[in-house]
Amino acid sequence: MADKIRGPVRKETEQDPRTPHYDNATGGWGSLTGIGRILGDAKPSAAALKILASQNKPKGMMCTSCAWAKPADPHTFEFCENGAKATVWELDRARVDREFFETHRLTDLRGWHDHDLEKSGRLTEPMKYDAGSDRYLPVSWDQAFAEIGRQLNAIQPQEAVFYSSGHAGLEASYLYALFARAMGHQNLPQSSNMCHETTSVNLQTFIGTPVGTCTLEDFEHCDTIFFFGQNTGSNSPRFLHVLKAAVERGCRIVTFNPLRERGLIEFVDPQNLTQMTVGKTTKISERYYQVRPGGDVAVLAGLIKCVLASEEVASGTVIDRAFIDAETTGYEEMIEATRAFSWDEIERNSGLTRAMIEEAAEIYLSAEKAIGIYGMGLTQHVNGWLNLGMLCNLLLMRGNIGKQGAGISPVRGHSNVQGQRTVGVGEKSAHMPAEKLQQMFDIKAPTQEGLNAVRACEGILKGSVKAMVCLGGNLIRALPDRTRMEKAWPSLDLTVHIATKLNRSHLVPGRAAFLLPCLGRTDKDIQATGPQVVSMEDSLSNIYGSLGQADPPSESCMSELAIICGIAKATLPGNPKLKWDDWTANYDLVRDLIAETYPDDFGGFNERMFEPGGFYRGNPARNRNWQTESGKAQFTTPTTLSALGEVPQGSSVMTLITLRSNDQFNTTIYGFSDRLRGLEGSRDILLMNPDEIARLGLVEEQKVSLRCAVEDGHDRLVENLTLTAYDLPAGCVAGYYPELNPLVPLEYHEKNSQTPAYKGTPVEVIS
Ligand SMILES: Nc1nc2c(c(=O)[nH]1)N[C@H]1C(S)=C(S)[C@@H](COP(=O)(O)OP(=O)(O)OC[C@H]3O[C@@H](n4cnc5c(=O)[nH]c(N)nc54)[C@H](O)[C@@H]3O)O[C@H]1N2
Ligand SMILES: Nc1nc2c(c(=O)[nH]1)N[C@H]1C(S)=C(S)[C@@H](COP(=O)(O)OP(=O)(O)OC[C@H]3O[C@@H](n4cnc5c(=O)[nH]c(N)nc54)[C@H](O)[C@@H]3O)O[C@H]1N2
Ligand SMILES: [Mo]
Repeated sequence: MADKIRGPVRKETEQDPRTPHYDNATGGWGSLTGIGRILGDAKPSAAALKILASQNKPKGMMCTSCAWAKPADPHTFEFCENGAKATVWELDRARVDREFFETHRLTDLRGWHDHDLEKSGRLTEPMKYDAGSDRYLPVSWDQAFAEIGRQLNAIQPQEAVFYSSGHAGLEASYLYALFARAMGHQNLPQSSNMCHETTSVNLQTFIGTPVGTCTLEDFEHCDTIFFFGQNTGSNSPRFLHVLKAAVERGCRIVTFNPLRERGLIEFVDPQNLTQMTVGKTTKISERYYQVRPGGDVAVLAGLIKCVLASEEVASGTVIDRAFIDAETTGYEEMIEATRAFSWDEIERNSGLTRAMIEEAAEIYLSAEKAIGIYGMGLTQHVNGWLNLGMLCNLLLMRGNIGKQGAGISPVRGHSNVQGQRTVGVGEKSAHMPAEKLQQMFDIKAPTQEGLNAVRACEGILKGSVKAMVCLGGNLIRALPDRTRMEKAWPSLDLTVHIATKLNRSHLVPGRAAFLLPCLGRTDKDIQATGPQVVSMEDSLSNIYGSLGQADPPSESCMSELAIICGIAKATLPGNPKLKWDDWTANYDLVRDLIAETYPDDFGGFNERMFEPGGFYRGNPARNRNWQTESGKAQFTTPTTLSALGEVPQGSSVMTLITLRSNDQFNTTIYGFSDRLRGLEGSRDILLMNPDEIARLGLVEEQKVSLRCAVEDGHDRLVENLTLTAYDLPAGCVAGYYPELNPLVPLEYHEKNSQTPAYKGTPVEVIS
């Protein structure tokens, strides 16, 4: 259908003369063609278009792709290219059933590309690995639950780890977190540990909340938006509509990113037929600065110096002194340390000139209300804490947190990644209060802090972790240090994967290994009391119900919630207060438990499931209620000007950025077209500035290898990458996640949260 649509070919705009090869802006015809390609490719059922029509609307299905907010007054098509891809990918008619596994041994499947594994279709029945034949063989649900329960009881609770990728709804996630604690551990790592954990840990320290402070309404009032390291066009495209509307009413957007990412440059509105037919674009960023990876600390230091200089000239008019005095601590130390950095150092670390930073500062200073947005470009660095600290500093100086039209807004990844943490998925006791566990379930909560993703990996390498249960995700591909992790994985006593589609992690079984097929969010979830709704929380803390509409891929698929209850019941000793069967029969009961456990966030949960725009669970920092140690917002004193860790010296050492294309969702590779960057056909590429290619004596299109430059006794190498000239700052290279994950050392992570430094790994290029 959409395949037949062809858009007008336009000339490159004046604004973006350098971004290569691609003739259409973000959104617009290009994205409809992308959907068409996917619709053709993944053999969707007839339900696909119906589901898409209700996607992200009240009583519809909430997108399984990103976590961007769903507005109260949705567009006709309240989905983007990537949301449609995610839906259609899940509605796949192909099946990975017992015949598939009879045909393919795991050894053979390990030779397949990630794309081909998932494209083989939906998983249909529970399977257990048989080492003798090297195949997955069918097993009944009862037998699977009983054997998993036996295995979990054969180890100490602290030796089990329950991972979740941020897909599963609040109901299943709450019960998963409850199950872990009832068993006696809180080893509950989550995908956010590789993602926005930098946010959860550090924002809590700085402003007393683990999440962002903005609502959709703030974007209607802000005068400027400062964007750091978030690629809206690929990763949260519906947000582009909000940005476009902001620009159209005069909001000024300033972006810092080593790559010139198309969506932040210009946008064609796929909802607006006039724009589409005449090919008109909206310029998104008024200024776009190609900062060096890790250089944002220096940029922010420069901006803060400009604010201080301006205050000196017009004393009492630039900084918000009343706010600083009443609401914050640490201001004097912060400005003293920032003043001490020279412009020379700032220019060197940021890769930008003083004049550029002054130009950006002028925009910041012209605005009464400013929002700071960020993504993985700030969080996935060793000094990610300082990136966030400096951004908070800049905002706090002018009172830009806790007022309408202002705030700090991390853009989250998985559709329910933030919500899972809200309902107890996390390694700390604070995630699920002990007194509630005692009072509601007669459970004595574990006191020992649990393992996050990096700590769980260390446990696997040491042998202190013996069982991995994975509620979705693809850790073998998503984790750092793949070679080391993949080698250690088979020594686990038990691996359990609850999944919709086959991926690489399922092909690395522990001594006992189960692959359990679950319903996806698009599927109807019918239990004893009828159809069930699941719920999720978006990046801006709104909570929505989601109703699946498609027939499940097979009668043997179970819901995530039912699988968790099945395993829990088979594992835990009887406790009349743990009503796993009742909860499976009626998810309303689980929402009542969530509301009882977290009354401030979830009061009246069941009645509020379908409020247009979701229901907002509030944020204390938004009201200048700072739940920090001091009771005030905390300025951060900079100790260095770079977000990078210790970098080995040498002119051949480059900083590696790992990137996502718009044709993937994390480790799910839909295809090989990174259309918005004009890169087609292969993901085994290495991007480098043409001048750097010449400086290192290399030539375009040649094959190169990359070696990690951290010397710790482990050799980390990825071979056979095609060197591709690309507009990048000097001193860095870029390539794709997950292909380049073997290069990132497990130990190379953000200081306070252990978020892997996927955007700042030192490497050397070998020809
Ligand atoms: N289509 C699609 N959508 C997705 C995903 C997906 O894989 N595909 N993944 C989802 C998930 S889980 C997440 S967490 C989000 C991720 O969404 P983002 O936060 O956008 O993450 P990335 O695409 O990894 O990187 C973001 C940007 O950071 C820039 N960058 C790299 N290093 C630096 C730096 O040092 N400074 C600055 N300023 N910028 C830097 C990169 O050039 C890139 O444009 O997207 C979610 N949405
Ligand atoms: N080098 C590098 N590595 C990175 C990153 C990076 O930027 N660079 N980003 C990191 C980030 S931000 C993240 S969030 C992680 C992502 O890490 P994960 O969340 O672990 O990985 P995903 O690729 O999202 O997981 C995909 C799998 O989830 C399963 N799945 C899909 N839908 C469902 C569902 O509804 N239910 C269940 N149970 N299973 C489902 C399917 O089997 C699919 O194969 O990767 C991290 N790794
Ligand atoms: Mo993420």
